[in-house]
Amino acid sequence: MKIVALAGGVGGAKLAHGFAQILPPEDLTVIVNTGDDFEHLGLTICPDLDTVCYTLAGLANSDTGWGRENETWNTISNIEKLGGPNWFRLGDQDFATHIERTRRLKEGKSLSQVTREFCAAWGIKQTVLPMSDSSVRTMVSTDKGELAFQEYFVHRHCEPDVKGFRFEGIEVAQPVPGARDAIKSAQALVICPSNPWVSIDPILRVLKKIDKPVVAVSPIIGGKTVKGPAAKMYAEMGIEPSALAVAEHYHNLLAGFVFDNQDRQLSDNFKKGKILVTDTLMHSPADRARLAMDVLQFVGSL
Ligand code: FO1
Repeated sequence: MKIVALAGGVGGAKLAHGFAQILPPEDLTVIVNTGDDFEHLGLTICPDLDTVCYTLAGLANSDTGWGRENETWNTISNIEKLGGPNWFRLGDQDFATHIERTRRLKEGKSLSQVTREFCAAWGIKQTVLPMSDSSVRTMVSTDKGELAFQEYFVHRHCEPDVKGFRFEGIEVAQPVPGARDAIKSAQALVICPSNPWVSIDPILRVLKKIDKPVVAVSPIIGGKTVKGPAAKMYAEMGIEPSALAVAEHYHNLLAGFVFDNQDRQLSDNFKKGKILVTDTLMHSPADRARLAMDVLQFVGSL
């Protein structure tokens, strides 16, 4: 069964890895958010793309979910000693990715082409596509003014109150070559348990119309996010954070929605599509594969 998964960072990468464990590689395409990308220390950093690739390649840091396993921090420590910016923790192995990506982009290659080359080098057989080859930059409107995404997320630890979002460059951004064909040949799109506001909305805005059944997995369980600020963002924008709020977020799009067992009661109030209630927490690679299998069976039943 061919699937297109839409993913942000850590949560998205985990479910994508679940699908990768159970589907033939040619049946999985992952379209990844690039709204979190930014220029830092003269380099193009693509955090979600790297998180998905490192996870699929078995190179991801298992504690943080982002960055590399067995990382060393000599470069950033020495940048810090020189008085340079150290708030965005880039490890030595990770630096190599950003340096080499930036060099290839400067040679005139597209982000999707560089990603394809990196995937081949890392032995990733699935297709990983950035959502767009042109720059989209998520800007967070807060009580402390408008902040670039990583400034809000990492530098300010998501502390400012969120009022809304703006995706700079989204109007002209087009899906990368291969994205529409992957969707055309897929049985369904799966929205991974990523942040609806800043990870999935930008991808949906770039893809525009989707003519396939869409299934979403809630990133909010029992009113809380497993990782990241999605629940905090809902609350600050006056919406009670819940799996139901996420389902409402994707309202017209959904053929089905996946609730966690903890939210079984809430699922009774979801009337806009089919429902799967299952264990959505992914503590281990086996959990990821189990959830992916549940979602595939659900897609098959639509
Ligand atoms: N997240 C942090 O909270 N602190 C960091 O210092 C940090 C560094 C970092 C370096 C490379 C990378 O690919 C990701 C990194 N992240 C860091 C995670 C990342 O900024 C966010 O998780 C995503 O943008 C949100 O999906």
